[in-house]
Amino acid sequence: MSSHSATIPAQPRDAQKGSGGSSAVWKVVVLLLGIAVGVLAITAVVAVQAADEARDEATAGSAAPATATHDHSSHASSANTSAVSLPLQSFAGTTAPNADALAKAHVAYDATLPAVPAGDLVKVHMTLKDMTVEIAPGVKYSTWAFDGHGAPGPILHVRQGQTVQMTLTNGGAIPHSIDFHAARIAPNVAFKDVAPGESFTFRFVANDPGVFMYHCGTKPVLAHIANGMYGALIVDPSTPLPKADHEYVLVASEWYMNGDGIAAPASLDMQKARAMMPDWTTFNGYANQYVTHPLTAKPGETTRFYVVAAGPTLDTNFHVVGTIFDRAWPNADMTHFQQGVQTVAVPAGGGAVFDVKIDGEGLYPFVSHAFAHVDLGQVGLLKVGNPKGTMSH
Ligand SMILES: [Cu+2]
Repeated sequence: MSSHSATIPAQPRDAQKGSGGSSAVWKVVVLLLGIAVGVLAITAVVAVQAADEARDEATAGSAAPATATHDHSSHASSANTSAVSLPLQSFAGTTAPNADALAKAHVAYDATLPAVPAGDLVKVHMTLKDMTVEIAPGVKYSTWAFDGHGAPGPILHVRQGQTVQMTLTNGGAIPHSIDFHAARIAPNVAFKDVAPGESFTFRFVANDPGVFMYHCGTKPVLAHIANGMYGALIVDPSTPLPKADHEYVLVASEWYMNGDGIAAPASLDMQKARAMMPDWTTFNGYANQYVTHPLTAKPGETTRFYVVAAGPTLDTNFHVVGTIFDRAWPNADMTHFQQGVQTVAVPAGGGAVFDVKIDGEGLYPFVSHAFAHVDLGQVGLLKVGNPKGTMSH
């Protein structure tokens, strides 16, 4: 641009000196040339700006996949991208080569319903921790974990009328919170964000019996739940349910990954979370763990399942293969139950209770009967007695 400005105006001066013609004509020529120079200069500036923008876009485009794949220090990095661009890459079913050995070595999440603590006041203290957990054989994921246990967080069990005193200590890198579905309380007060390094305590009375989800309620909630911030709180009714011989808690959830999690831990792929395209779906945070390590009962015993669908988005259609629910409390409404039903939907953010009394020895799969969930790992076995052989589920 500067070279144009310097040379073009020089031509009229030379011409003017050599010709001795009408100065008015040359003034017009000079004026027109001046305008031409201005137009050229503006065109050049626009062209340079356009080139800069194109380069910036190209740089951002090439950097985005690298960030999504390799930057595990910033878990929410993709959460700020609102658009979903298809196709999305699935890592469904991709496990480490020694998957069978790893699955056997995995210590299954203890699904046993813990006892109700004594007294009127139940104190719960969870210290949130950013940690890597295994969600399928050899598949690692960087979670935000309530109480440093991975996902789900601790199973809590209280009796109707007890007061829960919850203390959340944030040992993570960003603000978090805890939202109890069992509480009737102002969420802006009780479920507020807790800054890293800080603690917050609130109380509520568990007046409503049920099977309740708890979860982090910090925005974007989709990202916080998808990163493992959920758990179950069971509130026993003051009039107890019929006696059961075994009580198991299953928290169903799905995982959305930005890599296969084998060479390096995966983090959340927010686009896949928005598109509801999970890589894995699980009971208690690990794909197929109760297939390798079945839950157990003896013939003739009643087994009770407390099921929470944590999502973050997908429902769980609970079904036990080879039997029928003797009792089902949909939505965990403990005032009445259904009898002889086959499959009951547990909505994301909801819970339910199921009783099965199985007389015959065998391996009875419990599943979400939306069978894509089974394919992605949301299946386990109830082993009744000591059956011989295995089965294909
Ligand atoms: Cu959170």
